Amino acid sequence: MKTLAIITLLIGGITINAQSQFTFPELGYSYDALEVFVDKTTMEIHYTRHHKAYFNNFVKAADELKLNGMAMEAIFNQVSQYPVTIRNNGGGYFNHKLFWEVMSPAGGGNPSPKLMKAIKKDFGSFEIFKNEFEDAAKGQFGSGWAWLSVDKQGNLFVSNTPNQDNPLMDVVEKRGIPILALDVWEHAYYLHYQNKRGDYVGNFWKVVDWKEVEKKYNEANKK
Ligand code: MN3
Repeated sequence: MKTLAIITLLIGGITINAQSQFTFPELGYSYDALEVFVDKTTMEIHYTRHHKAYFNNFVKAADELKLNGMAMEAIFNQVSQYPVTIRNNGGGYFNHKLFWEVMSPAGGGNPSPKLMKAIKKDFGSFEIFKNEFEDAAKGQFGSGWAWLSVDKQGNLFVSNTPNQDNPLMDVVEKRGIPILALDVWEHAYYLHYQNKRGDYVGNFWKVVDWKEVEKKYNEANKK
């Protein structure tokens, strides 16, 4: 049975661990679908190699620590108590899944009235929010992520985190439920943008799926 636990089955692009509830998510679009933001080669390598490696390493570590059955949120809530591989690879698994979900070839434009109202309430305007988010993305020294999250009071806030940390983890300063994510590791943009992280960050808005972000906003407010 021990061997079975680490055997993964490839079914239609989705990897299912034999004894795990953790699944490698299917991409909701083709590798070239977001080219207005990110090129096909980067997208393919990012998803099939980087994200997949985080997933495989996380599942292996989670299996050894018998974390199966636990929700990612619960794991992150006490991530400081686990070996650092859970923080790095669990974060890498979860963060990329969220990142893929909040982008769409049909994305861009403005949030729906409900989310727009919340953004205006907490940031002043959509433009101010976008500037703050871009500053967080550009200002993250080295590798990391920029986030839009919902805090315990239901307010929106922008933050950034190093490496594969995220706002759900008990190791970050400002905690909340992330509803929008932007990967600013060089592996996410270097082939096309080289050192121009600012251009990559600016193009992100062309693919943001605001319907999905609002769905996550509503779910976060129910918790
Ligand atoms: Mn990445």
